[in-house]
Amino acid sequence: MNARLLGVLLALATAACGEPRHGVDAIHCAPLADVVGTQVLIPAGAVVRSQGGQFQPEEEVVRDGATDAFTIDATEVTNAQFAAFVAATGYVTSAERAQADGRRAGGAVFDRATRMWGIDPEADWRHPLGHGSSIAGLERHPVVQVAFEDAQAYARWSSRRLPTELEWERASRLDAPAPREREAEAYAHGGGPIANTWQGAFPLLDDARDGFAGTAPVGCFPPTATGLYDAVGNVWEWTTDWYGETSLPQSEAAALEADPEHIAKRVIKGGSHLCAPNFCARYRSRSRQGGDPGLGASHIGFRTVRPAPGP
Ligand SMILES: [Ca+2]
Ligand SMILES: [Ca+2]
Repeated sequence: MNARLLGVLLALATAACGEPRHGVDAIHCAPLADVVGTQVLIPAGAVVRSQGGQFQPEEEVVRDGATDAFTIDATEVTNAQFAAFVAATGYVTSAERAQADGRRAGGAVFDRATRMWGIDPEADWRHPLGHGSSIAGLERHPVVQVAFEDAQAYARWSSRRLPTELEWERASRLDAPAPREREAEAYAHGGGPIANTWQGAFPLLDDARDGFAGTAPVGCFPPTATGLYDAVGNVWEWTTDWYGETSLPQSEAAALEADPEHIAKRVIKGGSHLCAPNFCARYRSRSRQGGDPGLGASHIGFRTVRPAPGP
């Protein structure tokens, strides 16, 4: 195994893993509102990250900030939305191009038999769990197995772009600090799930009290006060920031200098359906991880933003 692949697998392991299971939508999910394709307006203002709960080392390296006003998708981009983009443009994702060229690419998928992450060369957005899988019946689920450039291509087509990390956090909680309780954005005060994460001892058991052991259709869980659905949980979401262990670099060169042992990564936000209390546990708006921008995964998707019109 080469060093780059090992690094990818270790990063994915940190981001947690699990066994997706679909087909429970009709029982557990009546989407709360018809919000796919809508945006919410986030006013200009501060992003507070130096106060509130901090639970992971990587959360100590970022600073407070501020953003201009912008609009952001109310939900993660769905398979149906991505399919419309592909139908309109003929776009071929990076994983599909590699497959066509005979190069080994694919995407990261958790293997149920081994309980380990692996790279499935047949994984792409149409086959989110690799060999033998499909998106039939998952039209309202978030698109996954999209590399960073694929997400960017969709955003450009829709005259939008991917959010910065600051924008993503401001959209999640405006200028409030992150809650001091680690579980507060994934579980109600009384303990019931309010986001699609993993309930149980990872990786042995996901009892799916939230109704889903795998991705959920978007909009099944209560939105944030700002109107974002599934910001925390369901799938991690790409942002444009480069990820660094010791700083917040804004260029690939700076990212490599800060973290030379690893590939340059982009920040992903919000945790996923694979984050469990005993592992990952990054089901918070404050959480951040690094994602290999060239590799799709079964638990990474995205949503888009656009600067708000002037007054
Ligand atoms: Ca779940
Ligand atoms: Ca999410």
